[in-house]
Amino acid sequence: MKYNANEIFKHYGIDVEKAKKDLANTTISIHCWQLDDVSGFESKGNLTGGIQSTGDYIGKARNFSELTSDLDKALMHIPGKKKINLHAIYQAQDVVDRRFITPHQFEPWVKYAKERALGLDFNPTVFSSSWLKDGLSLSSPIKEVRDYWIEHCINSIKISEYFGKELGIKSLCNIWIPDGLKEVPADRIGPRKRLKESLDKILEYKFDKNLVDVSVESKVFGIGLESYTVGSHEFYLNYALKNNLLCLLDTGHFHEGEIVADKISSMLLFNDKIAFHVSRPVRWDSDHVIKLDDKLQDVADELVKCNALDRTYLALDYFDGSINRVAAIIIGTRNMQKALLKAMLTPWNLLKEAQDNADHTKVLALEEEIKTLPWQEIWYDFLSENGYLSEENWYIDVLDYEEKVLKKRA
Ligand code: RNT
Ligand code: ZN
Repeated sequence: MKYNANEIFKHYGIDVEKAKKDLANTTISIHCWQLDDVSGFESKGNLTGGIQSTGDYIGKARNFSELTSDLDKALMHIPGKKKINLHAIYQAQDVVDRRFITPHQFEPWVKYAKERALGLDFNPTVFSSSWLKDGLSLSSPIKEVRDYWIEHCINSIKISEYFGKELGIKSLCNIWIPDGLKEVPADRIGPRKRLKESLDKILEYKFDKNLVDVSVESKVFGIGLESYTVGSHEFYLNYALKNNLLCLLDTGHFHEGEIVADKISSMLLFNDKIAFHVSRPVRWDSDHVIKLDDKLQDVADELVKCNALDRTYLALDYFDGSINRVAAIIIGTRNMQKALLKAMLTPWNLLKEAQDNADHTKVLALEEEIKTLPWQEIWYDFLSENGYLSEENWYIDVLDYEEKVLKKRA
């Protein structure tokens, strides 16, 4: 007997129309920094802070107009609700020292976002700067250095507030700092104490909680900073909980073998909201383009089955300079959406029931059965109903853009 995909899902008690609607309403924050290898628009220096983008594929965006043109090409092929995630190094006019950034430098971004009904998120850029002294910023023993970055972070929160106000979409301001040491430290608590005090100073600025949420992002290690990271997971988990901030989980920032998806349920029980940087580490925090792999599916499954999408900021964070950067954005974002759709088309109730009945054979059987349900057909319906090109066709359009636009950037 032949069934169509909708009937098959109906048989499992899944409302396909609702799943498509839920997917269309899930906001993904797309990181602008994939388009230029995290270079930004300040006069160029090296990418520092223990992160690296490798590869020199043609056509890297060099300014606001090139970057937004590339972004438009990517957005053309990404369904659903979108935000753009910016960094302080993407000042779009009258560039100033990062310490002094104001909404003015980001007005063109607001105009861009308004015209396209996008939200905007923000990140202070605490790397690629001569103000990092001996690899340290907010945890530096030098007061002048800490003060510089405190001011930068406060001004960053103000820019997020401005985004929230102008666009009517709450903005996330995410703080990540690279502070760490190459060798095992003589003093572990000292830098952490200074980081705590710096964050307290930043929070003396009482931001408008209707316009902005602030998150803190932990990490295990960076290149050249292998032995100690001041802003570890334990540090930020505690700091965020105590200070009503969001704890942001970057899926590349945990030990290999650590299951990031497993953290979600615990976090949800103690926090109103959580935040994500979805990335793909290969042997280290390498920020590969996210694939539709088991780890991604695990994260999407947890968020859906915990009914947590409206409490989650979902941003992507990867940067690969070795392939077409526009394609990298489309591939990664669509993969996030496919994982979410697949999760939304899964009969969690049946699985939970079987688990609670200790019917573990049924859980296993069902899980394996579900893997081959025709969710791809629903994905194609979703694309065509919303006017987006199918998987094999967007790529042709991006290749055309590469020929006509990217290759001309010599
Ligand atoms: C670095 C963090 C951080 C950066 C971006 C550019 O390891 O993941 O989020 O990737 O802010
Ligand atoms: Zn990140």
